[in-house]
This record gives sequence, structure tokens and C-alpha cells, in this order.
Amino acid sequence: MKLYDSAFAPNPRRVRMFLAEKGIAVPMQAVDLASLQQKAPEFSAVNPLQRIPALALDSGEVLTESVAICRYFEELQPAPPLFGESALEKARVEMWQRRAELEFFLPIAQAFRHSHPAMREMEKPQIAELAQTSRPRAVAFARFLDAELSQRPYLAGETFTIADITAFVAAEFARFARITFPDELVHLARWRAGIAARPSAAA
Ligand SMILES: N[C@@H](CCC(=O)N[C@@H](CS)C(=O)NCC(=O)O)C(=O)O
Repeated sequence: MKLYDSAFAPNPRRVRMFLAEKGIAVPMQAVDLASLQQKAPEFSAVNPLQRIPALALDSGEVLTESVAICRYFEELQPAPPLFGESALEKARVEMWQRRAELEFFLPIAQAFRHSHPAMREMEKPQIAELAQTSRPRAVAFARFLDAELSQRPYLAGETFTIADITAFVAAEFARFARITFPDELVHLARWRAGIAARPSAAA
């Protein structure tokens, strides 16, 4: 088994955090996005979509999509549960995971990809207006998260889940997209500080 990874990219970070929470070690191979190694024939043979992370299994099969890779490890090693346990918990985690990904991670990624000079070769064409409209979308969702996090410690309830990983990694990445969250979002700040203090945040 081998995980194709990159130190600074947010999607691989989600998988590294997830593995750290589980205490699972997987051999990693770095893919250098800056030199467009993901588009070279060698990596394109691994993932024709030319994106990381990708998990190559011993059978030769390759899993991509960060959440699918995490789901695989959750099934292999259920403890600690990061996708919920009861029917209702699992549905809540799914709801928050999708909200975090579609309403928060995506606009932050779009703002970065469509404005940062380093992304010129990866995002063609770069659409400045898309970056501009994505920033307020991300901040609006941060306000919503703040209100939700005034009610409970984590997005999906009392325990830390993959939804927190997705939203935390997005929030951390926001500064590279020149997005700042208002100081008044104190519940969001409390939640972020708590997750930043977890050993997995350093993974
Ligand atoms: N939906 C995929 C997205 C993967 C993705 O976009 N990865 C970025 C790094 S964070 C990438 O490989 N970018 C390379 C490129 O755009 O050429 C997932 O959840 O894993």
C-alpha cells in the first residue's frame, strides 16, 4: 500500500490527519505539484485525473477522493469512529462532511485556484471573478459554522469526526486564498484552537 501525498496541499492533509487520528502509518510518496509532477506520465498512470491524494493498494487498484480513502481506513479500523456509529450519527456526519466540503472547502479552494499565481498552470483559465465571489461565500459559511459551534463542541455533535477535519483543513488553508474570518466568530476560533492542539493537526 502506498499513499501519494503532498506537504502543502489541503486534500492530502485531510487524509494525513485522518490517519494520524486512527494511529495508522502508511508508506507515502510525495508528488511535487509545483513542478506539475501530477501531470507527468508516471503519476497519470496511477491517477488519470492527475490529482492527489491517491492510495495504491497491494492489489494494484488505486483509490482516489480523500473521503473515499478515509472511508476505506474507517472500515479497516473502526476505532476511533470518525464517520459516526449509530444510524443517526452516521447521517449527521455525512451531512456535515458534505456541507463542509461543498459550502466551505470548495469556495476556499476556488478562491485560491483562481487567484494565486502558483496555480496558473493548474487552473486554466484562472477566473478572477470566481475567486472574488468565492471569498464572501466562504466567510458567510464561517458565520453559519460559528452559530452552530455555539451549540456543541464539534460540527456533528459531541465528538470529533471527518467533518471537522474537512472544515478545519479548509479554514487553515483560507489564508492562502486571502480569506480572513472576522474576530467576532469566537466559537469558530475556539473550535479551531482545539483542533490545532490535537497531535493530528501536525500530520
Ligand atoms: N476531490 C478530490 C480533489 C483532489 C484535489 O483536487 N487535489 C489537489 C491537491 S489539494 C490536486 O491534486 N491538484 C492538482 C491539480 O489541480 O493539478 C479529493 O477530495 O481528494
